[in-house]
Amino acid sequence: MQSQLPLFPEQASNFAGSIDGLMLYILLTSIFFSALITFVILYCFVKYRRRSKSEVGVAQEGSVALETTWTVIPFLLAMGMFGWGASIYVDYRRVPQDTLDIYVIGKQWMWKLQQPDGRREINELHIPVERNIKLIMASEDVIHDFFVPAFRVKMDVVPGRYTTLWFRATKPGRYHFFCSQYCGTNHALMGGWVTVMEPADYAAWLSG
Ligand SMILES: [Cu+2]
Repeated sequence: MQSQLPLFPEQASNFAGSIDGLMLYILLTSIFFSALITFVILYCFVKYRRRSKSEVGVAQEGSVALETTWTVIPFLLAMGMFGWGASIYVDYRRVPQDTLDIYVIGKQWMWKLQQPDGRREINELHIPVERNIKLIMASEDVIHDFFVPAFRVKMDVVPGRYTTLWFRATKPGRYHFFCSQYCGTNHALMGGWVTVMEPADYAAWLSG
């Protein structure tokens, strides 16, 4: 389920492509400007070094064109990050109407998951592929967090209130999920597997 060089987990939900794209855009922009600024600093160190004891600095007048360029370009790049991120976030937080609703309870240190028909599982979740899934989650004790790296979704699971999370799995397979809010001694063991199945297999599993 993992690529040879696991920099990124597998992409297996509707959110994975756009989140990875945004991540890559932010990463490449940051690398480009870090390298550029470092290079310019080193270049200016050498080029404008003091060559003799008597050398006097020359007053700089500034440049409107230069100021405008290095204000407008970073502004547009940063607004691109904001706009792209906001549009993904709105999609991520606005749950569609036609979801299959799964109830999730987190407790020290296990996950209890319940299908719409009442069928229950522990640390295992079976869902059909290409179907909008909504998790309705709560905690019995401390704060936990439901995280499926391959789906690029995570949400805190909190005592005393419900939180929700939606996604659409796009590839059948088995995907690891984790508790990603430190919750005590066995936090590291608090996880399980999401099994994404073809609709017919899911129906057979439900009735089996
Ligand atoms: Cu936990």
